[in-house]
Amino acid sequence: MIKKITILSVIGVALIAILASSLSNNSDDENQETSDVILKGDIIMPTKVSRPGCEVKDICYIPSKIFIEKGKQVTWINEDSAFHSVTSGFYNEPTELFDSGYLDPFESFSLTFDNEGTYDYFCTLHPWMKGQVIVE
Ligand SMILES: [Cu+2]
Repeated sequence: MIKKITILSVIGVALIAILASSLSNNSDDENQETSDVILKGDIIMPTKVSRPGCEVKDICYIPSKIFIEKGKQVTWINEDSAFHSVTSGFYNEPTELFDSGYLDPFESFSLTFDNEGTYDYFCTLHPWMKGQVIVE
């Protein structure tokens, strides 16, 4: 588990390094490139979801439901200023299929889905945060 978090942290640091270099290379480009990089993930954890309320409109993960083909990879990006996780199952019933561990702000987590099915996931820190990956 600690190893997994370390690897994810390295990915996060790499992402920040990429962001920083794109910032300096395009400083007269009105930072357009930067927002492209930030939004590169398939699913975003937006700001302010660490407080209840996002579940009303089902926008704790955006999109909260994603349809993908078998064998494809999904990337989540934490765009909030708080920690979040992507953990399989439900808050009261984790399935232990996958767990990102705590994702730092702007850290990402990627997963490839090789089998068809509906994969529910949630955030271990914020029980109201729920999402679904549907593999067809
Ligand atoms: Cu969360």
